[in-house]
Amino acid sequence: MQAEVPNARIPALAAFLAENRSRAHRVMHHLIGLQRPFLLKSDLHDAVEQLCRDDEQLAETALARALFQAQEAAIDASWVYLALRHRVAKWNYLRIHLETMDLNEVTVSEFLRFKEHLATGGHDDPFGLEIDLRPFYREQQKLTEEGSIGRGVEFLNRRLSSRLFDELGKGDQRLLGFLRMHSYRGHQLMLNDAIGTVAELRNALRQAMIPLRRRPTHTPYTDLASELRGFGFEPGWGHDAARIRETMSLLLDILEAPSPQTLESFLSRVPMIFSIAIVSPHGWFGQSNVLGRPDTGGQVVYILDQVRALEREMHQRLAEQGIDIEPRVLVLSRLIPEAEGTSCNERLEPIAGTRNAAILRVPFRNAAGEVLPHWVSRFHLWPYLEGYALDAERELLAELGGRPDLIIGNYSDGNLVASLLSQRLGVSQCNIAHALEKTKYLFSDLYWRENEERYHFSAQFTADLIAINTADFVITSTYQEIAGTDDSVGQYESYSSFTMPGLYRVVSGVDVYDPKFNIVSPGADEDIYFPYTDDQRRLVHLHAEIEELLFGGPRDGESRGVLAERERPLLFTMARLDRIKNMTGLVDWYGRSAELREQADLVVVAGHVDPGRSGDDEEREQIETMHRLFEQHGLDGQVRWLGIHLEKPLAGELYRFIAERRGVFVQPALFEAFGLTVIEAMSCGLPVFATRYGGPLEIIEDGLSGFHIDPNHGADATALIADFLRRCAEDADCWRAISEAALARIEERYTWRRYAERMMTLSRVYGFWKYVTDLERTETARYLEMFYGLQFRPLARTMAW
Ligand code: UDP
Ligand code: LCN
Repeated sequence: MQAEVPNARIPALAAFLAENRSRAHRVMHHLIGLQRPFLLKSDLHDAVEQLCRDDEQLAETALARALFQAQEAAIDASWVYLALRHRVAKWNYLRIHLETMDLNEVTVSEFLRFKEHLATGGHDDPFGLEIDLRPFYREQQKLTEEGSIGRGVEFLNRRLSSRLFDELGKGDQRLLGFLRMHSYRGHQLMLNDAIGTVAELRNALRQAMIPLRRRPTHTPYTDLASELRGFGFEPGWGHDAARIRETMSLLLDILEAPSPQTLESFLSRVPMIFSIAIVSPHGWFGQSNVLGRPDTGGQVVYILDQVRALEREMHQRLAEQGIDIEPRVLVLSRLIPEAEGTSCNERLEPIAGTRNAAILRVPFRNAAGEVLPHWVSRFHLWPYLEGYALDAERELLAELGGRPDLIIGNYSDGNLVASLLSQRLGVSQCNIAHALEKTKYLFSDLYWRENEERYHFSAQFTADLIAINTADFVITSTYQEIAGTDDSVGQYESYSSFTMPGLYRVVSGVDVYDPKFNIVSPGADEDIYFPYTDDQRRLVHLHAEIEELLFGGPRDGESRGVLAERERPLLFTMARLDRIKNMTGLVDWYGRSAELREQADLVVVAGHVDPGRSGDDEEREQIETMHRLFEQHGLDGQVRWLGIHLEKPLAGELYRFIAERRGVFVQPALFEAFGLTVIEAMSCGLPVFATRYGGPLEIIEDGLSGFHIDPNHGADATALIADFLRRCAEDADCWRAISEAALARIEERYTWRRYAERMMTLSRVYGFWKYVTDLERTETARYLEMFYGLQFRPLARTMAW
């Protein structure tokens, strides 16, 4: 995003450069000497620290401070361009001439053009396609404080209530229209035609309250229905006299003087959500035998838990409002005929632990219209999605007997399909990213061409931009997913400006100050991940199997390494065998750390041991690397690598089994969007050492409820773990303190109960917002449709399919 807020560092820097040319030259020549056109934050940081060793006062100068604030530098023979991020999501771009040390501020577009020129060697291209959504934001209300980012619904409630106040006063009928539009299968809810104006509504509410006050609290709605209907009220106000009174008083308060709290409480009761479609096409979406396969991890766990929690919440809310309707939740995923022993070839699969929820699978079709039989990686599915959306729409409507009331997209592919569906059906859309790939791979945008064949980021980032901007609201698991930290750029923030040379440059793609962003963190299934101390519930019958898994002999093609001793504490890690998960990194650090090897053994549950069993390029590479590390460090007696996919109850008991033996869980990812394994382990009371890049930074309070490790400094990580284990060996309280704090942290922040309550309230508030502001969105929708037609479609269609 372009500079809006003055950055006090810039005039100070200009003055410093003018007055200290030779000192500045020395610094700049050091940067040039690194001989790289692009320097990242960490490179700049290291460079300045090195310079400060010879020139101690340098650290106090405006130049050093600016370089510390820079996220990126782009350098050629004459210029250094810097991207400064002086506050969360507030950027300034400037350039310094290497001879004269003149400084000018440049626009984001100029900065991106300079990067394009450096990356491709091409000429500056002022007429290259620019994507700029800023003009569409002009009318919108935006947050101003970085501390408010991710709390969009609170902001919206405040805005909505004051707007309602103004507009109701001017005789606005929209609230009335909104209350009248609710119906279920032809049955009117909330209000009927007897009430035609706001004054009549107020009057009817007052009238209805008189007999309601006289009735005993628990008088059921059925006994009150005909009387209420006479006043103009249909079902939906409450299941008994007390609840109806409360709902009506809330509305009377709103008509009198709306406050954010009453508005939220009232809206959260309105029966608006009877069915939800959750879109998640990629990977293997099933209830067993899928986790740990390529592209199949936390998202599947998240959605299945989410479905259970949402269904329970929907059911409860409808029952409280006196509406006897079974809510429906459908997960739209992909039907894979070659199902490899999973249920992914079944069209409809009921979801365990729910009353009425199911997975609805719809196949992909190739260019000739034939059903695609095999699994496809999430990086190669772009050409299939449009046809999929149309087929899915048909099946969804047939299955639900009408439109869903909310569509939730998941990950880039699901969010794009959710955008297509919600536009066509006129339904509210919620996005959940799970992980945005852009920040995971270095220079994934700038050098997109080099990665195109393998990853197709061009289509993915285009899809992301479209989906983020069409969504009515976005749910994230953490703050940093949206807006990063003081030092790091948020995943969503990284879409605010970037360039894919030769394709298009984005000067304003996403604004993290948009009130559509809301942090609603997931939990871990409490029936599966409960504390190791909860003896009554422990799955003792699985212990023999776990002993065999951990300490047994070789398993045919499924394991490598046999632990020589049984008594030592265990380091445990479990993830898909993706490069980013850095399982091989952890094994390498462990292999190199004599002190850690002395303290504990390592158990790795990841991927396959036999590369012949893997159908994924990245996974095969990791398998080969893992074997090489076993050889290189002689790990066969100390590391147990299990190439199996654990079912959840077994995984849950395994965390507890390891906790009981005073072990720890390690999550060493190079980057982790959220990290469900982290909260699972913590929910079992197992202390966690997890990457400081991504979600775990926020989940864990370092040194209190677990520890942060830096995957770029493996030796420090192993020293930290070894030191912890040494202290725990001397003093058992040391381990217990972390374990207890981890449990407390989960209870406070990461539960599905809280999630479902928030999600249901958000969907109502944003639904209301959409209803009262719908007109303002047409321009954006049209712009995005053009972007879809002119960019996404050709990109997707030129892929092999
Ligand atoms: N998981 C599992 N068995 C395995 C591998 C993974 O049950 O063999 C589960 C793990 O417990 C967690 C999910 O898969 O629930 C992985 O989620 P996470 O957020 O850690 O990573 P993702 O795979 O989504 O990147
Ligand atoms: C996908 C990921 O990569 C993880 O970081 C998340 O925890 C998971 O989805 C659930 O949102």
